Amino acid sequence: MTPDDVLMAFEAALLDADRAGAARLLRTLPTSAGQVAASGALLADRVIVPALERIGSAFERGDVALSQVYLAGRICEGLLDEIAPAPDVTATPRPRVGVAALEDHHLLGKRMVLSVLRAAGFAPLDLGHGMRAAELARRAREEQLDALLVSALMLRSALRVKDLVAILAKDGGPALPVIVGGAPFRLDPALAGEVAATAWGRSASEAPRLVMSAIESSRGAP
Ligand code: B12
Repeated sequence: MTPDDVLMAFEAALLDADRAGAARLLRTLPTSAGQVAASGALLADRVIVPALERIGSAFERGDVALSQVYLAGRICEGLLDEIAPAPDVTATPRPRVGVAALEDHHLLGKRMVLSVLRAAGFAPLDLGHGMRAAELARRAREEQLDALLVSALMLRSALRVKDLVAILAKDGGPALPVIVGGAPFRLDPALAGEVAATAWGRSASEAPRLVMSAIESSRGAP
């Protein structure tokens, strides 16, 4: 099977709510398609995300039901947990990072960011979802984070990042980089600047690099 065949079969399994079939396809991928690496992050980027995006487009065209979108999302959440490698506890100490979905209940992006960070040797805190900017700022300070990663899938949620950054700037605490991602930022690459985020990422796999460079810049800042 080519990677494209696997993607199509994976999408069909999700639409049939066939969790076992979807899991089996992910396991066969590294051996059936040499160019696709076995890492969880790559599987997510090459198979899970494109399949969900295709299902999302089919939903927008009216070709699949909301219940199928929902079940596909739930199945992928579980699969991500299975394929994410355990953290490398021997790695050098990593910065304290937290991940949250701000005023948003779309959880898959946040989950992928957590998985990728764990795979890269971080021990990220899952700060949850649905909370407002002031609550998230308070939690970030309580946890003494070095960087905060925010996932937002709805434009309204993405715009709330501006409030979050303003609250963090006013509270007198140390500079805290806020790194964002999610569909609204991918659709409009200028949006991250408009909401005053430190950086933004198109894919969860960029999270470790973005965290390290944002922290380096904030420590170098006067
Ligand atoms: C699945 C889905 C749902 C599921 C969510 C299941 C779950 N447990 O998460 C359900 C059915 C519950 C749902 C509900 C709703 N949804 Co919805 N949903 C989607 C859909 C189809 C796919 C989203 C998804 O999971 N994609 C897969 C994930 C993995 O992708 P991702 O989050 O973008 O993450 C990738 C990158 O963006 C990046 N990333 C993400 N976050 C971060 C963070 C950082 C720091 C970094 C570096 C990277 C990064 O990494 C990932 C890739 O590696 C999208 C359509 C779309 N095209 O996006 C609509 C969509 C997001 N939903 C939408 C809406 C409106 C809703 C509802 C309001 C619908 C309703 N009327 O009830 C509710 C609201 C829920 C809420 N309060 O938050 C709209 C938002 C429109 C807008 N512009 O604001 C969309 C765009 C659909 C549309 N076109 O109308 N939804």
